[in-house]
Amino acid sequence: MARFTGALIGCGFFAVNQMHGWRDMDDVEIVAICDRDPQRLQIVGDQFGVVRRYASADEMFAAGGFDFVDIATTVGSHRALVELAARHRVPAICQKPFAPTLSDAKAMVAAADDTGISLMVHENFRWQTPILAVKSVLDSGTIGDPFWGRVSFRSGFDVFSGQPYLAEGTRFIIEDLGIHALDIARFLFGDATRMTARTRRINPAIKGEDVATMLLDHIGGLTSIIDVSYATKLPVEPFPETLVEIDATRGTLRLSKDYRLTVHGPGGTAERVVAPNLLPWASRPWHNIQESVALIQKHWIACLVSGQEPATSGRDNLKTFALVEAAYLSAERGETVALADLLGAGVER
Ligand code: NAD
Ligand code: 89V
Repeated sequence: MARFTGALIGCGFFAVNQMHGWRDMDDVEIVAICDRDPQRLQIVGDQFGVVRRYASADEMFAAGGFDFVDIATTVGSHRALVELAARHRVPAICQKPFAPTLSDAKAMVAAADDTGISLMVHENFRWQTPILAVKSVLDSGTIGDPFWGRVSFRSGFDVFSGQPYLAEGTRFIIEDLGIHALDIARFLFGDATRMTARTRRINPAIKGEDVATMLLDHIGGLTSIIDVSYATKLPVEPFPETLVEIDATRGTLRLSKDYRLTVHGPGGTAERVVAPNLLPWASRPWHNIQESVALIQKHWIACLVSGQEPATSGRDNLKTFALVEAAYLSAERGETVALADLLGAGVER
């Protein structure tokens, strides 16, 4: 008998990874799934042998019988579904982007706080094996105190074939992909105080921006550049690798293509490969992301057991989401935006 039972809402493109991750965990069973699209409900229900299937989240919650809910729908439904979970006092995981706007995100955190449920944003990029390796080098102190950093994701991958909705929104790369890079920047370099951003749309077939360059001032004085592009045609396509550069007081770190990590410090230079594991159900080049799904899910269950707040809790994610809002504001106005103006009182900075 599984120790934790879960329900999943949204049986689309990415949810299949989440279902695989849950199936791999001995102490978890997904006992109910929900999708308003009957075809997706059947495909995922049959693939993972889930008997309880719902077209309506309201009906699924009314029937109950699960310890947590995993919300894997697209952003437009996140607030209503998190608030529904809160009303039913069911701990919830919500996919990124957390919400359409920062004020929606704040309301979702408030709803969770009011009813005392745990709320985690499925912000999985910081759980990627190469990013965890970078963090562990920083924490070891080998290269000293970082004063400059870069988190870079430049690709020409056709992301629209799997996720066609990404071509339709007036916001694209910062909201969808930059949000991961910004969260990695917070994870590695700490919270930011100011944002300066520039955006471009190169692909004429989409509505939103597909190139963004962001300059962040972090608490403590570190400066970082976060650059993301889906318009970059390289000789070898790097999707979905995030590259990292760090200059610090005693050395440097470079996470380069093919998961090569080079650390240079007073003791010399060391290079190793920090490639993600290829899980049995995973497929290249997605395996890096797929492994991080399994790792964040394990973290969620560990937090349910211990009662600890997840690393990417709703509250924590407000600060990543504020960077997204700040980037759009900065690019629109051509000005630097102070994060304190967006986060306001009540969010610890
Ligand atoms: P998708 O459109 O393929 O799937 C979403 C599914 O949710 C659809 O089947 C749709 O019918 C269903 N749905 C929507 N609203 C619903 C509602 N109110 N009730 C029941 N079902 C509903 O989308 P996707 O590509 O799987 O993306 C889903 C989410 O995952 C997005 O927020 C996306 O940004 C995120 N995502 C995250 C990662 C990651 O690495 N963390 C990767 C890809 C996608
Ligand atoms: O995170 C996402 O939603 C995806 C991908 C990893 C491809 O960027 O769009």
